[in-house]
Amino acid sequence: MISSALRALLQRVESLCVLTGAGISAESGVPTFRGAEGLWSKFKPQELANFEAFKRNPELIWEWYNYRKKIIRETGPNPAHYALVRFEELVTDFTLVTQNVDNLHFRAGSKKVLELHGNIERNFCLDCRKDADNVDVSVDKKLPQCSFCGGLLRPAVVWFGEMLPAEIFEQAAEAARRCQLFLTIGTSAAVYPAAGLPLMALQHGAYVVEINTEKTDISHLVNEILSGKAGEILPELVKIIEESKQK
Ligand code: BV8
Ligand code: ZN
Repeated sequence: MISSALRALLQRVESLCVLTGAGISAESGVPTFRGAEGLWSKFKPQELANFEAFKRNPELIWEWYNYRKKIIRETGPNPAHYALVRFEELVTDFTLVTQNVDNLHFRAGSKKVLELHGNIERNFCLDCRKDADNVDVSVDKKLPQCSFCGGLLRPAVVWFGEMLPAEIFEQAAEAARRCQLFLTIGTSAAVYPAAGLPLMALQHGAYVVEINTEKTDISHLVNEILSGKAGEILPELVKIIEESKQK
């Protein structure tokens, strides 16, 4: 149930920042990390999304990423992603920050996306660091090699213990500090420094709204909780903004 305060804010909002997590892609059929059906639930994300695991067993990690790429390629954006494309068109100062690496915001048509944790469709070489276009490990487990130096390629995603792209994170933090309204969507808010963004927004006086099917680590801190699916709630919020523009 959207409060009258949020309704009024949506009708006049000029600066809006959004943080998305795996939950926004759940309705596209992309498994989340920590949900019951979670990605390879026998492993913890930290056991797979880290460099030591990759050095120890690059075949397994490449198999995990190619498994995820296959799922992502067989699906597409859902109404939640498309609603954020409308926000970008309707709100003057709109910033979309994502922890997701699934490329679905771009595929939905979002122009500017701050990808804090990289993108599963990009790779780079461990030796010469050159970017590599998308490669899939073939079934005979041959590991993808750099076409320049023969080095081993890795996915261009941020693993646990690795730094986030500084410039991108700084832009996200600036948007969190200046926005009037901050939406945290489909994230368990368990991974830092991304999960610090809604807290920064709160500290700077933004109205922070959590959109999630469950409670999270920051539910007790936000101004308002919209319980439910992002694909159902976000189009409702877009409608409120659209109606206010027609007046
Ligand atoms: C860093 C990319 C500085 C790869 C990911 C010890 C040593 C080193 C670091 C740490 C440490 N202890 C803590 C840390 C910091 C660590 C961290 O935060 N750990 C946590 C687990 C405590 N962070 C880091 O390491 C970061 N780097 O700190 O660098 C540094 C450097 C060197 C030394 C020290 C410090 C890097 C973090 C980035 C890790 N990479 N992914 C890949 O994707 O393969 S993290 C991974 O988790 C994804 O990016 C994901 O986005 C992110 C968060 O998960 P969520 O998106 O929230 O997904 P989740 O499944 O958890 O939740 C889904 C939510 O959706 C649920 O709430 C569910 O209810 C909801 N939902 C489901 N369906 C719907 C829905 N909501 C709405 N609608 C629906 N339909
Ligand atoms: Zn190379």
